[in-house]
Amino acid sequence: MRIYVDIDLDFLVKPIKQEGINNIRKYKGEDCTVSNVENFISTLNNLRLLKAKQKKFFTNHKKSYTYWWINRSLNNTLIHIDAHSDLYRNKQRDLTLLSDTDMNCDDYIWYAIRDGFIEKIYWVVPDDSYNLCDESVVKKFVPSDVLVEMSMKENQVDFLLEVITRYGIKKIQYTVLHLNQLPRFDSIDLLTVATSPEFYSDKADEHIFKALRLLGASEDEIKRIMQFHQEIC
Ligand SMILES: [Mn+2]
Repeated sequence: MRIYVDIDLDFLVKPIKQEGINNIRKYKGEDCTVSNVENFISTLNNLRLLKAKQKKFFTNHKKSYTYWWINRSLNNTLIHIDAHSDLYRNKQRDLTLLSDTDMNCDDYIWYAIRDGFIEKIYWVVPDDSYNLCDESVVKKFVPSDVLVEMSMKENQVDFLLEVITRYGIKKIQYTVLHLNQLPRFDSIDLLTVATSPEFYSDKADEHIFKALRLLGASEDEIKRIMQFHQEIC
């Protein structure tokens, strides 16, 4: 079993946007707030989440699925650090009904569960975002048809989901929490980082690129990603 860390840099930006259109910068020119990048990186370092054997950087978050697919490893644990759960759109228990041609940045984790790559998820939400003590808020995180159990403790929600995957019926442990509550992991096998420019103002970009650099992206990778951010403006 491997440990995958999957970061969406929209985690750093407020307000959190729930809607984005692929390859369109809908929030161009809007004012926004960006969390302190150095603090974010040092927290990740303290949690030993950045010493990954492999690191991949890109724009569209659904690309994480591709790297999990290339690894071919099954039943892995995902630490998903993102303003969004990326478990949207699907409402059904039977994931084998999902159509590959529909996969997007908002639902690729369902596909990874369907294909057996992921069986345990920690969704790390930004501080001052979703109220994890409010039952009406957290109930919306998971479609009712897949929910088996839910328990809330202080600022943390534990779900047990049941879905039909390519390997049969499977139970998925799904925990939603804040970064400072994350358990310690011995070693990280793969770090994937998406920039998701469709979900924040271009005014946040300089901070996003600083984060990319501190996370270990090469100048070539940064250049390629910057070019995409400019092309969709
Ligand atoms: Mn994402």
